[in-house]
Amino acid sequence: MIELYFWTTDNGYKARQGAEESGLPFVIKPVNIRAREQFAPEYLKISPGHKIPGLVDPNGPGGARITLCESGAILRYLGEKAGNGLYPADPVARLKVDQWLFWGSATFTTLAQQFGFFTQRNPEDVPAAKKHYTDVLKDMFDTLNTRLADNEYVAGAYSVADISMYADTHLHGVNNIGLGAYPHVRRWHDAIEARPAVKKAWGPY
Ligand SMILES: N[C@@H](CCC(=O)N[C@@H](CS)C(=O)NCC(=O)O)C(=O)O
Repeated sequence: MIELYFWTTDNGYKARQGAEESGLPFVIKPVNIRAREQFAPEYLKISPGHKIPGLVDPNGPGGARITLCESGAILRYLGEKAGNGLYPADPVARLKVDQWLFWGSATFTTLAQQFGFFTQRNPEDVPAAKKHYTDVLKDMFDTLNTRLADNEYVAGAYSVADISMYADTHLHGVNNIGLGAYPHVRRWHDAIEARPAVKKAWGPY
């Protein structure tokens, strides 16, 4: 069975949401990053950069055991294996999913994490950094809002690309920035939040 190495952070929830949406059987293996469990030698074989999420599939392509880290790669792997449209088979549709999956993984979350650090976790008050990352996050919500004005989901149909942006929208958009200025993001967020797989992914484990 697929093993999902998880902790309760944005990237952890992305992978868990992808696993729930895939419909594939999986088991959660908690990696408590507050207790530095991500540095365990066995875990570093899965995720050399000591980050969650991680994944092990004893029945990967060709029946081989595979290990994966990076939430974007995990989402794509689960979506492709599920074959249920989360990662579409059509090569043209895939290009748009890839574009927004990379944006979600490399741009959106990476910068949203800095917003979270400077506005919530950094013990030192750094007003310039707070302002900078607040402006950056608002600009990214503007981008998302414009895209979602003409598209039900970021790449057309619901896909792993949406999953890559949902977690930080939920954690920082709804609770900190507020989504009042971004009505299309609000509509998209609420539609995703209502999905049974998403409720399960964000629930107890
Ligand atoms: N680009 C990576 C980022 C993963 C990441 O930032 N993981 C954090 C939690 S959200 C982590 O494990 N931090 C622990 C550490 O750096 O030691 C991904 O998308 O999976």
